[in-house]
Amino acid sequence: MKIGIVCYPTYGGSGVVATELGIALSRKGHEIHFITYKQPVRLDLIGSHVHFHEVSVPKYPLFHYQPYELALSSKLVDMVKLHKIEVLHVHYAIPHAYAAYMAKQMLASEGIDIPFVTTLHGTDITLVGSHPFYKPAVTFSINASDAVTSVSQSLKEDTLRLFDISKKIDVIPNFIDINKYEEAKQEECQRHLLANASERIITHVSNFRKVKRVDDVVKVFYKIQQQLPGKLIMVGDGPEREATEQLAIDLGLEEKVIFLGKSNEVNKILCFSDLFLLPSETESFGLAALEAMASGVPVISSNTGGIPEVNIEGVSGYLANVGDVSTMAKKAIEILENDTVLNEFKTNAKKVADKFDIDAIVNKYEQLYQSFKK
Ligand code: GMT
Repeated sequence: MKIGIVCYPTYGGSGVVATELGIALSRKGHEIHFITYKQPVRLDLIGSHVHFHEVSVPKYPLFHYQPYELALSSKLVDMVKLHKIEVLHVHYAIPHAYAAYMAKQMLASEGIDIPFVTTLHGTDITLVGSHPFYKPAVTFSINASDAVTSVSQSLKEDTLRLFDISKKIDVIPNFIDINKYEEAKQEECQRHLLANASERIITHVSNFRKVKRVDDVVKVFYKIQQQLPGKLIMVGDGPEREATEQLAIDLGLEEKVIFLGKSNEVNKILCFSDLFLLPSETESFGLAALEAMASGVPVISSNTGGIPEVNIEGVSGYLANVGDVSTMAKKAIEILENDTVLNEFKTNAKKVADKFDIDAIVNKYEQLYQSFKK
């Protein structure tokens, strides 16, 4: 099929999921058209089945805000007509579902019927979408979608609780390409570059927004390193980075906390990690935790949103209430202080992650698109 994918191209789970999905679908012979304002970070345009179409919003002095959804919906109309796209799949409701609805209406006026699937990812529902400024438009565009999916059961429940939804929501969980993580394991892990043999390596990956509670990551590590030698590797960048670096300095951890910034080689860092921390305030799924588990890294996380559907208590790691850094540190030490226990958690984390392998999940999306075929 010819499938148009709309997503945020920057660092962030929804863009990663959309990109990996598009690549996987192209490998199965589908023709994929990414339509967004920048080339998605994980997209390398090799192979004739993947295309990227940039949405540009020309500046005009009258505009205080550039009308991105207008430009996007116009681009969708043009691309559907030019490439005979058969279905649009938009990731993150705001403003993508709204733009897809507008495109659908414009195309309908020309006798072209284009179904669109909206995948809800998280803050498009929990933090941003339910704000009164957006809520009517988000509710409308979810209900106007031809199909709606959410990345976890918890997010589905949040959507039904926060919005007046008449549409059926299918849960299709996020996924990972297990093979990619196995390849990274087989390459030589560069552990010695960051820590010595006696130290445990603890990792956090995020976009350093408030919702990720990166200060809690440092606070948990502070307690861990009082009991065990270790290093904390902080991967990513965002608004909270500076304050978090300062916190590490204030706690006397500047030699033990390494801020690596954004990286496209997260799997190479995970390959030598012993533990992953994800203490988020809210998290519809927690793709970063799943990526860690796929590398055989156990996870200490908060028990919020969809995380308990991914990180299984006492199996792939432990969960604690948001902000409970003492319990998180205690559980982390329980895993890290004993080699046998650590190895058991590593094996089990990998086993849990295997259940989210890409093949099974991509089939579900494929079936959804096929259901629109006349
Ligand atoms: O909502 C965000 O933080 C942005 C979004 C994204 O684009 O990265 O993240 C959400 O979608 C991811 C992919 O489905 C999920 O793994 C994240 O848990 C989710 N983030 C939150 O719910 C905070």
